[in-house]
Formats: sequence, C-alpha cells, structure tokens
Amino acid sequence: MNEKIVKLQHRIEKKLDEYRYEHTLGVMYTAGALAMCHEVDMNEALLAGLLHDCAKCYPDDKKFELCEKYNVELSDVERQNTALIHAKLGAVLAREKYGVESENVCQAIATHTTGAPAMDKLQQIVFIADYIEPHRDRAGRLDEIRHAAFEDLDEACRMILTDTLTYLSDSPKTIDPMTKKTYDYYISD
Ligand code: DGI
Ligand code: FE
Ligand code: FE
Repeated sequence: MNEKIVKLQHRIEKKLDEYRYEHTLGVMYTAGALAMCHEVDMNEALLAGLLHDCAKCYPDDKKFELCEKYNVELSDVERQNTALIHAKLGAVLAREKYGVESENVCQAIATHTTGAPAMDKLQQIVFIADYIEPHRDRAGRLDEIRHAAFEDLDEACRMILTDTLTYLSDSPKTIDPMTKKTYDYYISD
C-alpha cells in the first residue's frame, strides 16, 4: 500500500462519520483483495475504495454547492434522489481535491453506485466491494455473492444488479436510468 494512500486515509477519516469510515476501510481492503485475485493494480483498487464515498457525508445543500463549483451536471433523477449524487461528485473531488491522477480510479468512483454497461475490471471491483465488504449485513445471499466475487466478476455483478433492481422496484425510489442500463447490459450479455 503506497504512502499516498496512507496519507489520504487520515484526510478521509475527518470527512466521514464513524460508520462511513469503517465501511470505507472495508471497501478499500475488499477492493484490494479482489484486485489481487483478478490481476488488477492493487494500489488503484485501494485508492478507489478509500475515496469511493468521499462525498457521501456532506449535507444535501453542500453537495449541490460543490456540484455547482466543480461543474458536475446532475440529472433530474439525481436532483430528486440525492443519495445518488455522491458518486459523480466523489469522482470530481478525488481528482480536484485529493489529487488523484488516474482517470481509471475516478471513473470507478463515478460508477460505484449505479454501475455502468461494460465496466472495466477496476470499476467492477469497486462496485462489488461496496456491496460485499465485511460490515454489510442487510442484503440477501451475501455469502453467495462474496464467493462469486472471487471467482467471476461478471457473475457477481449480475447477482448484485438483479438483487438491487428487485430491491429498488419494491421501494418508492426512482430507478436511475443508468442502473437499468447496467442491468440490461449484464443480464442480456
Ligand atoms: O454509498 P453506499 O451506501 O455505500 O452505497 P451506494 O453508493 O450503492 O449508494 C446506495 C444508495 O444509492 C442507496 O440509498 C440506494 C441508492 N441507489 C442505488 N441505485 C439507485 C439508488 N437510488 C435510486 N433512486 N435509484 C437507483 O437506481
Ligand atoms: Fe456510495
Ligand atoms: Fe459505499
């Protein structure tokens, strides 16, 4: 784990509440382990895991203010479902505030909530690690998905997308078009 990541860890700790910081460390180490397993750059996975929720704990008005400042364009669905904003905003903060130079890392942060069609391995790893990290305990069949994640990234994505779509369909939340596009891509693949 490189020195840059250790330094950033202290900055991120100050920006998150206790639960979110513990979750973040879980995602970081899970992403690192998945990277080892699937031959992806470990430091990129650790960095993306560490920063994936860096914009999560700002109040909504601050999120909107930061989006304006950094020219992050929001869709109507994002404006109405503010829990979605932290992914795109987090990618921009990673670049502008935390000095991340890797576009791959920023992209993996941007897509960690909805996924995206044809994700690269780093994107898949962050998307999956967010769902399976050790503190997560609410979703169904977590043991099965955790096992699949170390065998087959596409299969783990399919399982997560299937369960997420079912979960969102049962809730009053609007399904983001990107969530649906990602689902269609992986399920019909
Ligand atoms: O940030 P985390 O809690 O670690 O996890 P996340 O980035 O996957 O965000 C989860 C939140 O995003 C949760 O409140 C559900 C919401 N979400 C994910 N996909 C969609 C969605 N909300 C809406 N409205 N539509 C989606 O497609
Ligand atoms: Fe998130
Ligand atoms: Fe997360």
